[in-house]
Formats: sequence, structure tokens, C-alpha cells
Amino acid sequence: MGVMIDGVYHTDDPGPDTTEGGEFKRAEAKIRDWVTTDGPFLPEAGRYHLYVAWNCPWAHRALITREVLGLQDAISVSYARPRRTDQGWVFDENGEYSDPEMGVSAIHQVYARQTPGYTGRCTMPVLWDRETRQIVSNESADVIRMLLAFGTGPDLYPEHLRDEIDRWNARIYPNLNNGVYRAGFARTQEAYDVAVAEVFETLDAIEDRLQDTPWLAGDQITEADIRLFPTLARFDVAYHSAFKCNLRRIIDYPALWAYARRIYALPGVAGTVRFEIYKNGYHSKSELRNPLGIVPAGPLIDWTT
Ligand SMILES: N[C@@H](CCC(=O)N[C@@H](CS)C(=O)NCC(=O)O)C(=O)O
Repeated sequence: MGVMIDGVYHTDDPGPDTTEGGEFKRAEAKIRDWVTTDGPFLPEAGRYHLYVAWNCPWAHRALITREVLGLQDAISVSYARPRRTDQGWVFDENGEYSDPEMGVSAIHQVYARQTPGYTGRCTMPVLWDRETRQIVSNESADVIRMLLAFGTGPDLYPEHLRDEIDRWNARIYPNLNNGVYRAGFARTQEAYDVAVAEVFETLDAIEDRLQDTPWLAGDQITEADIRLFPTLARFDVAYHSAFKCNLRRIIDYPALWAYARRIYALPGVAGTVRFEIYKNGYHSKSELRNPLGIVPAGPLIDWTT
């Protein structure tokens, strides 16, 4: 996977962003427009298209939000092949991993349409505007929030719970959603030790919280739950072994495991989950983490109970 400079894609892999202490830092998303009822990107059914990959947890948030808000007909989707190449995320000519929207063969071709020329990583997910023929946003946190502008489904960011939602998001993103990557991509023992401790402190805190309330922010499902779920779905099959987050598994936390299965059982959510793809993807060949690319057989976990 490469990087784009002034609208031109370069295949040299910049590698995960690492600071001097061997710590992984995720680059900030750069295309940050918004769909709002004030425009110019109006919430209109049939206007937007989502580019995703099954294995990407950030794309997964957007897919779940689309299901929970009932926007399947309003917003169309292209699924990239769930394995990155030196062309980044790529598409086939036909079939489930093709792009019905523009027929691109790689996501960088979508980024190449931005004016002025885009510089940065060509990440998933991408929210594309058919009308102005440009990307609205490549930041999943913004994308899930802006889908609320369509005014369908439950309010996932209700006024009276915003402080609570913000507090959980601010804790869960660095320490857990991205924390597992900080553990898995650490280049030093120290960086790993810090990251893995934060992962489990956060899971412990969530387990405590779920003793008192059914959902993170209180008595209704919110954006905070949707942002947490992709990490839970990948944890036992992938992060536990591939990223060495192995103090405990999600199934070892009674309240958290019941909560994870409750989200999985919501209409449309199971259809956004691909456990085999997570296992294969995170255990794919990597010089630093898994040089032989051997994929473990287990674990055997039943999410439908
Ligand atoms: N902040 C972004 C991060 C997205 C992201 O890092 N996506 C990964 C896949 S899981 C990606 O596409 N990486 C490609 C690259 O870094 O070149 C978001 O949440 O939307």
C-alpha cells in the first residue's frame, strides 16, 4: 500500500506511522466536509456512495450505522477486496468486490478525483458525493455522525447523552479502537506494554459500566456503542493473537460478551461482520508481525447464542 502526493499515487509503502519511542501514531484523516441540512452536501437519498472493506474496523462503523439508521437504499456501497496490495485497496472487474459506482480498480483512483490534488493515505472508508463528484469525508467518526442528518432511525447522538457519549468516545478511541493497533504495531517492548495495559484497563472499565446500564451512554443505543462494536467483533479472532492483546478475551467478560452479542443480534448487524476475513486479514504475512503468514485455526466462538 502506498501514498498519494498531489493527486499522484506512489506505490512505496510508507509503513505504519511510528514515532521515535516505537509508538504507532495513526495519521489524521484529511478530507473533512460534512453532510448537513444546511448544505452544500444535503442529506439526499441516492446522492452518496460509501467505499468500504469488510476487514476495516473504521469502515465497519459506517456500515453498522447505515444498517441501524435504515439507510441501505439511500446510500449505496462498494466493497474492496479484503486484502491490501501495493495499490492499496483494490477492486475486481466483476463480482462482490467490484465497484458498481465508477468501476475503479483501486481506491486511490477515487482520491485522484479530488481538486486540488490530494496528498495523504488513501484510506477506507470514503463517503463519495455523486452530485459534485468528490469525496465528502474520509473520516469514519465524522461519517457516522453526518449520517444522522438523514433523520432516519434512532437518534444515535441525543442531546441529553452527548457528554456521556463524548466521554466514552474520547476514552475508547485512543485506548481501545486504536489501542489494539498501538499494541500490535509497537516496535518496542515499552510501547507495547503501555498500549496493552490501556486496552485492558478500558475493557475492564466498560465491563464495570455494563453492570449498571445496558448501553455505554445509558438506556439507549448510541454512537458510542457503534464505535465500540467493530473492535469487539475483531478482538478474539484477531487482536488477541495477531496484536498480542492476550490478557483476556471478550468472552471472558460476562457483561461485555452479552452486550457484544446483543449488538450482533440487532437487525442488519450480523450481515456487516466477517470473522473469517478478520482472522485471515490480521494474520496475513507481515515481515514484522507474522513473517510466515500462518493463520491460526481458532478460536471457536459462537456469537449467535
Ligand atoms: N481515521 C480514519 C482511519 C481509516 C484507516 O486508517 N483505514 C485503514 C484501513 S483499516 C486504511 O485504509 N489504511 C490504508 C492506508 O493507511 O494507506 C477513519 O477512521 O476513517
